[in-house]
Amino acid sequence: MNLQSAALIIVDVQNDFCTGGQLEVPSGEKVIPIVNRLSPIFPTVVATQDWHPPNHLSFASQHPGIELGQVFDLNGLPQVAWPDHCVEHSHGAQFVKDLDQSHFTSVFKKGTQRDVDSYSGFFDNGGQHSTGLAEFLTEQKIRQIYLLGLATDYCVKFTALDAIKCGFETCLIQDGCRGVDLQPGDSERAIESMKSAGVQVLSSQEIYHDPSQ
Ligand code: VGL
Ligand code: ZN
Repeated sequence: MNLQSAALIIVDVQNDFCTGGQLEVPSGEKVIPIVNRLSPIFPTVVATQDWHPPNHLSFASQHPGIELGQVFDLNGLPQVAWPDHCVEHSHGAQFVKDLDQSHFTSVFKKGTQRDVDSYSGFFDNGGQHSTGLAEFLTEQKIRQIYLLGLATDYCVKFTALDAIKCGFETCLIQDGCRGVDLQPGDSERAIESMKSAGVQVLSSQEIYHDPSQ
């Protein structure tokens, strides 16, 4: 496999999305060995980091009467009410300790503006504000994107859909992702919607086969 014009995008492998975190993704930390195995073989490695101000309006705590997991209207966009998570500079917002960051080319923070959420690593949920990721990848002459991380049904999904919209050939590394599954089946449905949009779905073994296994 020629990965010369490919980038690995590692979505939100942060403490709050792993076991014991504020917005725990079941078995979230299981993606770490896969990420660590793949990072060294990509010439460009980008990590995204969910990074919210303490009063971010995706937090249920900002909306008395709205319950966790409830969908409400936030400035005209449907918004899930989340627990406080990935508050800028907090422990929960840090990358997980066991994640090998030594191959990271660049980190893009998202969700930094109080009044709009940003699941995608490219644009906020309103599609108004770019994180700079698309421009960066274009500058690096990237044509293919390989995507993995947390969570399948939110940030991975919307990053993949925006990658397609931006014209990148986009592959999801399915065993390198885990989902929140607020509703049972959300992750499976997310994978179907990525496939319908043109995302190729593959397993980490198809990219890198460890001869010792
Ligand atoms: C995420 C919900 C809220 C994610 C981030 O990384 O998938 N999900 N913020
Ligand atoms: Zn968030």
